[in-house]
Amino acid sequence: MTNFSLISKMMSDDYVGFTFFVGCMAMMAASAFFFLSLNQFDKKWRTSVLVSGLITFIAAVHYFYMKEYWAEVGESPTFFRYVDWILTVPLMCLEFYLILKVAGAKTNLLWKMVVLSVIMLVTGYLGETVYADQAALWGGISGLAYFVIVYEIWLGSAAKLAKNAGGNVLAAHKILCWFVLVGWAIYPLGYMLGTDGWYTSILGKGSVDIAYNIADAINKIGFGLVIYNLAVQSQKD
Ligand SMILES: *C/C=C(C)/C=C/C=C(C)/C=C/C1=C(C)CCCC1(C)C
Repeated sequence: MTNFSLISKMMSDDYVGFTFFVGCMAMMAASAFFFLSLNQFDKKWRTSVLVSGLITFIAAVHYFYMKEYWAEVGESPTFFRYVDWILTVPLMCLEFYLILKVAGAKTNLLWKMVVLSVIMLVTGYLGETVYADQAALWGGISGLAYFVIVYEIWLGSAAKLAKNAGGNVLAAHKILCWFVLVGWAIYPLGYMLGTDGWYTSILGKGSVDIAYNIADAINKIGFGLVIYNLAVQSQKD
Protein backbone atom coordinates (compact mmCIF):
# COMPACT_ATOMS: atom_id res chain seq x y z
CA MET A 1 0.00 0.00 0.00
CA THR A 2 1.20 3.46 -0.86
CA ASN A 3 1.89 5.60 2.15
CA PHE A 4 1.03 9.13 1.02
CA SER A 5 2.17 10.99 4.13
CA LEU A 6 5.54 9.37 3.70
CA ILE A 7 5.70 10.40 0.05
CA SER A 8 4.71 14.02 0.68
CA LYS A 9 7.28 14.19 3.46
CA MET A 10 9.82 12.76 1.08
CA MET A 11 9.06 15.41 -1.56
CA SER A 12 9.83 18.37 0.67
CA ASP A 13 13.33 17.55 1.87
CA ASP A 14 14.62 14.61 -0.13
CA TYR A 15 16.33 15.48 -3.39
CA VAL A 16 16.92 11.86 -4.32
CA GLY A 17 13.24 11.00 -3.90
CA PHE A 18 12.33 14.12 -5.83
CA THR A 19 14.45 13.11 -8.84
CA PHE A 20 12.86 9.63 -8.78
CA PHE A 21 9.40 11.22 -8.81
CA VAL A 22 10.14 13.73 -11.57
CA GLY A 23 12.01 11.06 -13.53
CA CYS A 24 8.93 8.83 -13.42
CA MET A 25 6.68 11.64 -14.71
CA ALA A 26 9.13 12.66 -17.44
CA MET A 27 9.46 9.07 -18.68
CA MET A 28 5.67 8.68 -18.76
CA ALA A 29 5.19 11.94 -20.65
CA ALA A 30 7.89 11.02 -23.16
CA SER A 31 6.30 7.58 -23.71
CA ALA A 32 2.90 9.15 -24.38
CA PHE A 33 4.55 11.56 -26.81
CA PHE A 34 6.35 8.82 -28.77
CA PHE A 35 3.39 6.43 -28.85
CA LEU A 36 0.88 9.09 -29.90
CA SER A 37 3.17 10.26 -32.71
CA LEU A 38 3.38 6.80 -34.29
CA ASN A 39 0.52 7.34 -36.76
CA GLN A 40 2.31 10.15 -38.54
CA PHE A 41 5.17 7.87 -39.65
CA ASP A 42 5.28 5.35 -42.44
CA LYS A 43 6.37 1.79 -41.81
CA LYS A 44 10.04 2.43 -42.37
CA TRP A 45 10.34 4.73 -39.37
CA ARG A 46 7.54 3.51 -37.14
CA THR A 47 9.60 0.72 -35.54
CA SER A 48 12.38 3.12 -34.53
CA VAL A 49 9.96 5.57 -32.90
CA LEU A 50 8.07 2.70 -31.26
CA VAL A 51 11.34 1.49 -29.71
CA SER A 52 12.00 5.03 -28.40
CA GLY A 53 8.61 4.84 -26.67
CA LEU A 54 9.29 1.37 -25.29
CA ILE A 55 12.59 2.55 -23.79
CA THR A 56 10.96 5.43 -21.90
CA PHE A 57 7.94 3.31 -20.97
CA ILE A 58 10.03 0.52 -19.46
CA ALA A 59 11.95 3.20 -17.56
CA ALA A 60 8.71 4.84 -16.36
CA VAL A 61 7.51 1.56 -14.82
CA HIS A 62 10.87 0.97 -13.14
CA TYR A 63 10.96 4.57 -11.85
CA PHE A 64 7.54 4.02 -10.32
CA TYR A 65 8.92 1.08 -8.34
CA MET A 66 12.24 2.76 -7.60
CA LYS A 67 10.64 5.89 -6.11
CA GLU A 68 8.51 3.65 -3.86
CA TYR A 69 11.52 1.58 -2.87
CA TRP A 70 13.53 4.66 -2.00
CA ALA A 71 10.62 6.11 0.03
CA GLU A 72 9.87 2.89 1.92
CA VAL A 73 13.30 1.27 2.32
CA GLY A 74 15.53 4.34 2.12
CA GLU A 75 18.22 2.59 0.06
CA SER A 76 19.37 2.67 -3.54
CA PRO A 77 17.10 0.45 -5.65
CA THR A 78 20.13 -1.13 -7.33
CA PHE A 79 18.34 -4.28 -8.42
CA PHE A 80 15.46 -2.45 -10.18
CA ARG A 81 17.99 -0.05 -11.66
CA TYR A 82 19.93 -2.81 -13.36
CA VAL A 83 16.81 -4.67 -14.52
CA ASP A 84 15.74 -1.41 -16.17
CA TRP A 85 19.14 -0.98 -17.83
CA ILE A 86 19.44 -4.57 -19.01
CA LEU A 87 16.15 -4.11 -20.87
CA THR A 88 16.59 -0.57 -22.17
CA VAL A 89 20.30 -0.41 -23.10
CA PRO A 90 20.04 -3.32 -25.60
CA LEU A 91 17.01 -1.50 -27.06
CA MET A 92 19.22 1.57 -27.54
CA CYS A 93 21.71 -0.67 -29.35
CA LEU A 94 18.79 -1.85 -31.48
CA GLU A 95 18.12 1.80 -32.43
CA PHE A 96 21.63 2.11 -33.89
CA TYR A 97 21.02 -1.01 -35.94
CA LEU A 98 17.55 0.10 -37.10
CA ILE A 99 18.68 3.49 -38.40
CA LEU A 100 21.76 1.97 -40.09
CA LYS A 101 19.73 -0.70 -41.85
CA VAL A 102 19.24 1.67 -44.80
CA ALA A 103 23.02 1.45 -45.31
CA GLY A 104 22.97 -2.34 -45.09
CA ALA A 105 23.66 -2.98 -41.37
CA LYS A 106 23.75 -6.71 -40.63
CA THR A 107 22.37 -8.39 -37.52
CA ASN A 108 25.91 -9.24 -36.36
CA LEU A 109 26.36 -5.52 -35.60
CA LEU A 110 23.23 -5.69 -33.46
CA TRP A 111 24.42 -8.80 -31.59
CA LYS A 112 27.90 -7.41 -31.05
CA MET A 113 26.44 -4.26 -29.45
CA VAL A 114 23.88 -6.18 -27.39
CA VAL A 115 26.47 -8.63 -26.03
CA LEU A 116 28.86 -5.79 -25.16
CA SER A 117 26.12 -3.89 -23.36
CA VAL A 118 25.11 -6.98 -21.37
CA ILE A 119 28.74 -7.59 -20.35
CA MET A 120 29.01 -3.92 -19.34
CA LEU A 121 25.89 -4.09 -17.17
CA VAL A 122 26.35 -7.54 -15.59
CA THR A 123 29.92 -6.77 -14.50
CA GLY A 124 28.79 -3.35 -13.25
CA TYR A 125 26.03 -5.00 -11.21
CA LEU A 126 28.50 -7.47 -9.68
CA GLY A 127 30.80 -4.59 -8.72
CA GLU A 128 27.95 -2.68 -7.12
CA THR A 129 26.44 -5.61 -5.21
CA VAL A 130 27.95 -9.09 -4.85
CA TYR A 131 31.61 -8.08 -5.16
CA ALA A 132 31.41 -4.53 -3.82
CA ASP A 133 34.83 -4.98 -2.20
CA GLN A 134 36.28 -5.42 -5.72
CA ALA A 135 34.39 -2.50 -7.24
CA ALA A 136 37.45 -1.25 -9.13
CA LEU A 137 38.07 -4.58 -10.86
CA TRP A 138 34.47 -5.12 -11.99
CA GLY A 139 34.04 -1.47 -12.87
CA GLY A 140 37.20 -1.76 -14.98
CA ILE A 141 35.87 -4.73 -16.95
CA SER A 142 32.57 -2.94 -17.40
CA GLY A 143 34.44 0.15 -18.57
CA LEU A 144 36.31 -1.89 -21.19
CA ALA A 145 33.05 -3.13 -22.70
CA TYR A 146 31.83 0.46 -22.68
CA PHE A 147 34.94 1.61 -24.57
CA VAL A 148 34.46 -1.07 -27.22
CA ILE A 149 30.88 0.15 -27.74
CA VAL A 150 32.14 3.73 -28.06
CA TYR A 151 34.83 2.58 -30.52
CA GLU A 152 32.34 0.59 -32.58
CA ILE A 153 29.96 3.49 -33.14
CA TRP A 154 32.57 6.27 -33.47
CA LEU A 155 35.23 4.49 -35.54
CA GLY A 156 34.16 0.91 -36.20
CA SER A 157 31.80 -0.69 -38.69
CA ALA A 158 28.78 1.28 -37.45
CA ALA A 159 30.62 4.54 -38.21
CA LYS A 160 31.34 3.35 -41.77
CA LEU A 161 27.72 2.40 -42.33
CA ALA A 162 26.60 5.81 -41.10
CA LYS A 163 29.00 7.48 -43.53
CA ASN A 164 27.63 5.40 -46.40
CA ALA A 165 24.06 6.29 -45.44
CA GLY A 166 24.91 10.01 -45.33
CA GLY A 167 22.29 12.77 -44.97
CA ASN A 168 19.84 12.66 -42.07
CA VAL A 169 20.97 9.22 -40.90
CA LEU A 170 24.60 10.30 -40.64
CA ALA A 171 23.60 13.47 -38.75
CA ALA A 172 21.44 11.51 -36.28
CA HIS A 173 24.12 8.83 -35.83
CA LYS A 174 26.66 11.54 -34.92
CA ILE A 175 24.37 12.96 -32.23
CA LEU A 176 23.65 9.49 -30.81
CA CYS A 177 27.43 8.90 -30.70
CA TRP A 178 27.77 11.99 -28.51
CA PHE A 179 25.03 10.69 -26.22
CA VAL A 180 26.97 7.48 -25.73
CA LEU A 181 30.32 9.22 -25.25
CA VAL A 182 29.18 12.02 -22.91
CA GLY A 183 25.72 11.05 -21.61
CA TRP A 184 26.67 7.47 -20.83
CA ALA A 185 29.91 8.56 -19.16
CA ILE A 186 27.81 9.91 -16.27
CA TYR A 187 27.11 6.29 -15.20
CA PRO A 188 30.68 5.26 -14.38
CA LEU A 189 30.98 8.57 -12.50
CA GLY A 190 27.84 7.66 -10.53
CA TYR A 191 29.30 4.21 -9.89
CA MET A 192 32.40 5.79 -8.38
CA LEU A 193 30.27 8.14 -6.27
CA GLY A 194 28.37 5.14 -4.93
CA THR A 195 31.39 2.98 -4.17
CA ASP A 196 32.08 2.94 -0.44
CA GLY A 197 35.25 4.61 0.64
CA TRP A 198 35.84 6.49 -2.63
CA TYR A 199 33.69 9.61 -2.60
CA THR A 200 30.71 8.59 -0.44
CA SER A 201 31.99 10.75 2.40
CA ILE A 202 31.90 13.90 0.23
CA LEU A 203 28.45 13.63 -1.26
CA GLY A 204 26.66 11.24 1.02
CA LYS A 205 24.25 8.43 0.43
CA GLY A 206 21.97 8.69 -2.55
CA SER A 207 24.32 10.80 -4.67
CA VAL A 208 24.72 7.83 -6.97
CA ASP A 209 20.96 7.83 -7.56
CA ILE A 210 20.86 11.52 -8.41
CA ALA A 211 23.63 10.97 -10.97
CA TYR A 212 21.87 7.94 -12.46
CA ASN A 213 18.46 9.68 -12.54
CA ILE A 214 19.78 12.74 -14.35
CA ALA A 215 21.71 10.55 -16.78
CA ASP A 216 18.65 8.40 -17.51
CA ALA A 217 16.49 11.42 -18.29
CA ILE A 218 19.08 12.82 -20.70
CA ASN A 219 19.92 9.52 -22.34
CA LYS A 220 16.51 7.91 -22.67
CA ILE A 221 14.37 10.93 -23.54
CA GLY A 222 17.06 12.82 -25.47
CA PHE A 223 18.10 9.73 -27.41
CA GLY A 224 14.44 9.05 -28.29
CA LEU A 225 13.95 12.62 -29.49
CA VAL A 226 16.93 12.31 -31.85
CA ILE A 227 15.28 9.25 -33.42
CA TYR A 228 11.92 11.04 -33.55
CA ASN A 229 13.54 14.02 -35.27
CA LEU A 230 15.31 11.75 -37.75
CA ALA A 231 11.97 10.17 -38.65
CA VAL A 232 10.32 13.58 -39.09
CA GLN A 233 13.17 14.96 -41.23
CA SER A 234 13.44 11.84 -43.39
CA GLN A 235 9.75 11.87 -44.15
CA LYS A 236 9.98 15.47 -45.35
CA ASP A 237 12.45 14.70 -48.14
C1 LIG B 1 19.02 4.11 -19.90
C2 LIG B 1 20.16 3.60 -19.28
C3 LIG B 1 21.43 3.68 -19.77
C4 LIG B 1 21.77 4.35 -21.06
C5 LIG B 1 22.47 3.11 -18.96
C6 LIG B 1 23.77 3.07 -19.25
C7 LIG B 1 24.69 2.54 -18.33
C8 LIG B 1 26.05 2.57 -18.46
C9 LIG B 1 26.73 3.13 -19.67
C10 LIG B 1 26.84 2.03 -17.38
C11 LIG B 1 28.17 1.91 -17.36
C12 LIG B 1 29.04 1.43 -16.27
C13 LIG B 1 30.40 1.53 -16.50
C14 LIG B 1 30.98 1.95 -17.81
C15 LIG B 1 31.43 1.17 -15.45
C16 LIG B 1 30.85 1.08 -14.07
C17 LIG B 1 29.59 0.30 -14.06
C18 LIG B 1 28.49 0.89 -14.94
C19 LIG B 1 27.53 -0.27 -15.20
C20 LIG B 1 27.78 1.99 -14.15
